[in-house]
This record gives sequence, structure tokens and C-alpha cells, in this order.
Amino acid sequence: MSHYKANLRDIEFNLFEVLGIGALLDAGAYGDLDADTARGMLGEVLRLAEGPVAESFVDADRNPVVFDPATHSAIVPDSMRKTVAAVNEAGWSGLGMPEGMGGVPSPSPLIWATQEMLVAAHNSASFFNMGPLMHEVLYREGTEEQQRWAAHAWENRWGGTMVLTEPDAGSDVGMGRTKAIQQPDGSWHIEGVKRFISGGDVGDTADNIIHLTLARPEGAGPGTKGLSLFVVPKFLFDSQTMELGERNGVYVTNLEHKMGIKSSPTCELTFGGDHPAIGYLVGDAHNGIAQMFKVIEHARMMVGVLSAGTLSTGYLNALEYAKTRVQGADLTRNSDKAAPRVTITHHPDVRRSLALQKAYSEGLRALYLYCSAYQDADVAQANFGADADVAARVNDLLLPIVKGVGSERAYETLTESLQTFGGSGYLQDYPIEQYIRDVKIDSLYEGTTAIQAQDFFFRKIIRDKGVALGHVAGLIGKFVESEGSELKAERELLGAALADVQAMAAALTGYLVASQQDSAEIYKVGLGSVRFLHAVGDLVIGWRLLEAAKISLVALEGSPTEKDRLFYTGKAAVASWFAKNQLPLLSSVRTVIENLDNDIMELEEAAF
Ligand code: ST9
Ligand code: FAD
Repeated sequence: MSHYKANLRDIEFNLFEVLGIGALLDAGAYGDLDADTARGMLGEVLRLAEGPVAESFVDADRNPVVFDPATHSAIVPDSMRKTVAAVNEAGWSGLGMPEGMGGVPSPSPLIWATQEMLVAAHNSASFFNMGPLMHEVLYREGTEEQQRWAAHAWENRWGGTMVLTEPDAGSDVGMGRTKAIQQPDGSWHIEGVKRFISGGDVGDTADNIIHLTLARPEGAGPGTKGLSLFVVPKFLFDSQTMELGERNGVYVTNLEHKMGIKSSPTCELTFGGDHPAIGYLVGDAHNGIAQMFKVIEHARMMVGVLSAGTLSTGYLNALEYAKTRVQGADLTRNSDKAAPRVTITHHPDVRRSLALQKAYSEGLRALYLYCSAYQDADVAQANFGADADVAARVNDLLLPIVKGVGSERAYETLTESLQTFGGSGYLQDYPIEQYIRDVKIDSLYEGTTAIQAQDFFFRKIIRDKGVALGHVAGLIGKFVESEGSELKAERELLGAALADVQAMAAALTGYLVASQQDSAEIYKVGLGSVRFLHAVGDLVIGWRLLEAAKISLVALEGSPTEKDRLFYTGKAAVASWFAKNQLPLLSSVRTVIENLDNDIMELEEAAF
């Protein structure tokens, strides 16, 4: 039996009943791809995820990838090799790839929905499939010649990596010291040591790897703006025939031993030394950080989707267990020692916990799919009346929420899933402990939560002059003001949460303005930014859950099947629960943010 439990019904609900993707597809917006075909594809992806992808989840954790220093390569467990082969053969990475590369046009929400199932079924396995993302970015950013390389790399399932981090350059990418030295033939020699590179080697699962690498050309300025992006292949190749040639001078020199995702090869990569590491400037332009952010934006979204999917399977496993585990009597008969024992779903605290798990797993899915709707101008226009410019801004605004809030909420809520199992949850007999170990990384890489929170406030709100935030707040306000007696109390709670978040934004902006007179005032933005990110996350999640509830209540007025009746009833109930139990907590966050002081910043370091 697969550990992985997908929530295909909820995925389809979001795509077809909330975002209206079926109507767009049937109108021919994406060529031959119609709604029925899309549903068929989702079913096939589900079978792949539950089957060959999930199959290696346990084995690859207990018998992880190992490093062979003699060959500088990763030795990949057989179980993982089978999974990688099955994923490659299925070819789903073609969805949404540029048509010039042979890809199939598809709306973003559909692409991310398929990704959710694939990555959540086996987190580590995703890192053997980073190639297509790097190929796509090389295709979009590269010269004509590099576009050919990219298309060949994708067609031949080469691996791919994103190479930024160094021992002294983690969050602070601009501290990178890896050098690039131009050669007379126009190529470059890359020299330096990079750390923590996912998929730095993938053993014999790919014939070649392209490392998209940030390095500083000799004489270039400091910081991120002085970095350029190079494509550095593991094996050199003939630029015309693409025939593989000599080994390039980029080698894995260590493999990290990690808390989770143990079969994801996280590598130290050494470039150059005795054997030059030859690289080619991407797009023949020195625009490295902006080019790399094309990869990063996609990867941040991917991380949020992965977190949401992992929590969802954690919740569904916990729910299944809770429905069968008999323990204790109903609380109303607690003093009656002879009272019949009940399944733990009868206990109020288990219900509270299951409601929280259901709310965040369905809420985070609704959030990432809401965000993905702004990645396509037509979907954004049809659903939210956003033009292309606003759509791009809202996507930017939502990305740090999808990644930052998604990763943190998934990790903390998975501890609730574990708790549902009691002591059994702590055992390796169930998948939850591995989900927790595997998902923890999501709040760390691709920019830690603190970095997401700063990106959110400074870049996505202040630099954007509040345009995107205003759009989202406007939609929430409209929902709050909507007519009708349905969900009235919940809409009022949402309205209060919106006011709380707006007050938080005003307080943080006030500190920023005050910092022009007294620079220390900006510390208050830093002190409040993660709480603020989470608060906006809860607001948007609460709203999306209530939108889903509204649609569900309408569906319940028809004559749904029994299965659908239960589905819609659950959606309406969990939205109401979230509004009543989670949204009011934002008022206390508002109080904290409005009353921030700098005492903790003034504390001597030694007094901590
Ligand atoms: C990493 C990889 O951690 C982890 C693995 C990920 C796995 C993903 C999986 C993917 C594929 C899986 C596929 C699976 C398939 C299916 C499988 C089936 C089994 N947006 O503010 P400034 C740019 S990698 C856009 O001054 P500083 C912009 O160009 C390591 N652009 O920054 C800007 O210029 P301007 C990740 C942005 O102070 C310029 O940067 N590491 C954004 O110089 C400078 O901006 C990190 O993420 C943005 N939001 O530098 C580092 N922000 O302003 C985290 C900046 O003119 N650190 N730019 O437009 C940061 O993000 C820092 O804030 C910093 C600061 C480096 C940007
Ligand atoms: P640091 O930057 O040292 O941060 C330490 C702490 O300080 C964090 O809590 C952070 O939030 C906080 N902090 C730092 N700066 C600030 C600030 N300005 N304001 C507030 N708080 C701050 N990198 C790649 O390039 N490619 C990869 O494929 C890749 N894969 C990875 C896979 C794994 C398993 C791991 C563990 C890492 C991977 N990374 C990769 C690196 C990853 O992106 C970095 O670990 C991450 O960006 C954080 O950098 P750091 O570890 O140096 O932490």
C-alpha cells in the first residue's frame, strides 16, 4: 500500500469548480487540451505518484544515496533509479515547457496540480528531476546556440542544478567569491567551491548535468549585481552535434548527511583547480542575479507546492488512522467506566487537530492554486479581473506567502498529524516522521522564512507601492461586503482579519518612514516581518477557504452524489472553523506589531 494519499477530489474542485480551468480549456485556449483530457492526465499522474514514485520513498530514506570519493560521484539506490526512470519515461515535465522545445501549452494551475502529486509522493526523488527547470530557463535566457543545448538537454533527460550557495554566501548570495576568468575563445574558467548543491551529481540516472552557476567575472563589482550566470556542463559536448566529450573540471567533493530528504544528493561542488571548469555565459549578457531569479521564482513556488502536498498526505494518513483507532470513552460519558470505547475522532481535541490539519492542507493548496492563477494572463483576467501587469505583480506578492507560509505551516501542522497517531506516529511504521524530517528543509532553502518575509514587505509591498496588495485586499473586501445570509458571521470575521492586517501593514510602513529620521526604527520592521507574513497568509487562506465554502454551499443546493455531499459539507465546515478559530488570533498579532519596541535589539549579545 502506498504511503502517499493524494486529494484528487480537492485538486479537481480547485481547478474546475473554483478557477474554471475546464471552461478555458474547452474554449480552446490551450489547443487540443480540453477539460476531459486534463482530468485524464490528472488521473494518470495520480497513478504514477501513488505507484512508481511513492514506491521508493522508504527504501531511499533508509538506504540513501552515498558518495564515492574515488569517482567524485553519487551512488544512487536502485529503488530511486527505478523511480527516476519511471518519471522520465512518463514525460510530464513537458507540460508548460516552451513549444519551441517541444512542450505542451497548459494553464499554470494544472501544471502545479500535477507537480503537487509527483513531488509530495516522494520528496527526495524531485531532486533528480530539476533538469527540466534549468533547461527551460537556459532556453528562455540563452543565446540561440544555448537554446539548442537546452532543447537537447531536456529531450535527453540531462540533469540540472542551480548553483548559488557558498560557505560564506548563504542568504547573502552577493558575498559569493567563485570567480570567472574569460578565455581567448570566449568561454570562461570557473574557480571556487559551492556548497549544498542539490542534484550536484545524480550518479548514472542522467548522461550529463548542466550546472547553472553564479560566479563573479574578474573585475566585476561587489554584491549580487556583480555576479554573472554560467552554464557549466559535467561533460563537455560538441556544440553542434551535442556528442558528449571530456569530463569538465567540476567535481563533487562531498555529500551532506541530512535530517531528511536523505536520497537527495546535496553536494559540495568544486570548480577548477588542476582541471579547468569551463563555463559559458548565459545569454552572452552579464545579468546573473536577474537570470537566476527566473529559476528561483519557480523553485520557491515548487517548494510551497511540495509543502502543501506533504501536509495533505500527512493529514489524510492521520485521518485514516483516527477513524480506526479506538481509545477512551466519549467525553460526555467520561465518568462511566463501563461506557463503550470510541474511535478517537469522537474526542474534541482530536477534532480540533483534524480541523486544523484539514484547514491548512486544503488552505495551502487553495493558496498555491490561487497564486498560480496569476501566472497566466487569461486565467487571472477571467477569475480576478487582473490585467497582465497586475497579474504579474500579484504573482510576485503571493510567492513569498506560498513558500514562506506554506513551508512553516506544513511543518508545524504535520506535528499535529503525528500527534493524531499517538506514540505510533513516532515510529517508522508510519510515514509521518519522515514527512516531518523531509519537509523541514522547505523553510530553509530557497531563502529562509526571514528572507521571504523581508522580500514580501520591502520588495513586494513597498517597492510595488501596494498595488498588488491593494488588488488582493480589494477582492477580500468585496467578498466581505457581499450580500446574502450565507456565511455572514464568517464574512464578518474575515472583515475583522482584513482590518487587522491592514493595520499591521500601516504600522510597519510607519516604522519604515520613521527610520528616515532614526535609522533604528527599521529594526521594528525586521522584528515584525515574519509575523506579518504569517498573518497575511492566514488572511488569504481564510478567504480562499470561504470562497470554496460559498461554492460548496451552492453545490449542496443541487443534488450532489452522497460522496460529493460529504465533500462539500466538509469544505463549508472547515472554512467556518478556520474563520472562527484561527482568524481572530490575528488581532493579537496586530497588537504585538503596533506596539513593537527595540528593547531586544538593545540587549547586549552576551545577555542572551
Ligand atoms: C536552493 C535550492 O536553495 C533548493 C532546492 C530547490 C528545489 C526546487 C525543486 C525544483 C524542481 C523540482 C521539479 C520536480 C519535478 C517532479 C518530480 C517528480 C518526482 N524576485 O534586493 P536586492 C533580484 S538555491 C525577482 O538588492 P541583494 C533582482 O534582479 C539557493 N528578483 O538583493 C534584484 O535587482 P533589482 C537559494 C529578485 O541584497 C537583485 O536580485 N538561495 C527578487 O543583493 C538584487 O536584489 C536563495 O534563495 C525577487 N523576489 O541580495 C537566497 N529579489 O532590485 C536567499 C531579488 O534591480 N537570499 N531579486 O530588480 C535572498 O533572496 C536575498 O534576499 C538576496 C539579497 C540574495 C536577493
Ligand atoms: P544563513 O544565511 O547563514 O542563515 C542563518 C540564519 O540567519 C537563518 O535563520 C536566516 O533566516 C538568518 N538570517 C540570515 N541573514 C538574515 C537577514 N539578512 N535578516 C534576517 N535573518 C537572516 N543552495 C544552492 O545554491 N543550490 C541548491 O541546490 C541548494 N540546495 C540545498 C539543499 C539543502 C538540503 C540545503 C540544506 C541547502 C541548500 N542550498 C542550496 C542552500 C540554501 O539555499 C541555504 O542554506 C539558504 O539559502 C540559507 O543559507 P545559510 O544556510 O547559509 O544560512
